[in-house]
Amino acid sequence: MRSVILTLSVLAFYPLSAQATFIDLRGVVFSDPISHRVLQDGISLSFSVPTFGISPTRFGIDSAGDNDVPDLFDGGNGVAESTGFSFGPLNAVLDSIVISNFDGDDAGIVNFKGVGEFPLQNGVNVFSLPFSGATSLHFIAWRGPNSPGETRGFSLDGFNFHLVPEPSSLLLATCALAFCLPRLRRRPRRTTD
Ligand SMILES: [Ca+2]
Ligand SMILES: [Ca+2]
Ligand SMILES: [Ca+2]
Repeated sequence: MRSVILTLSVLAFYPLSAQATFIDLRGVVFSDPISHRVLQDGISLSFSVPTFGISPTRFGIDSAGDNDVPDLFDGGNGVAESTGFSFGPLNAVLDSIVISNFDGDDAGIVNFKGVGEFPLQNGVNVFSLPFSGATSLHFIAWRGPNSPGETRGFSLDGFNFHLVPEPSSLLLATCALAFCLPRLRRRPRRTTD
């Protein structure tokens, strides 16, 4: 019975699908207001811009001036709003970036350092990019007209990640299973006669 419990415990720690987490930036309260950092499920996500506009349903940049939309990425003040971002320290995969309020007049990009630049669209933007440890600074930026517009601006709603088990931990789990399973096979079955 102890072997069964140990085996089940190992499998519980290492499910076939790695743990997924969605860091929701709408209404977020930064755990570190200086570095604009969010900590969730072991993943640290940090931003470089000092003035974010955060509402219950949107997350954007409140740039200097009154002509932008504070809780969206836009160019209403005559400059394209952008922010750097980085994450770590665990091995993880960035599955997707979720964008909303992205209308026909909007344009934006995400630039992953060393990987390339990709146009954003409304909804779930799938990337499936693996990262190991703390990352370099990547960028999300407005690329539409740098002037106010009725529907201009998009919200950076959040990031989908899943964690990748450390190779040493995975090896430990594999060894534990290798130890337990032969003991289970050798255990004689009870008979009723
Ligand atoms: Ca502003
Ligand atoms: Ca703005
Ligand atoms: Ca818009």
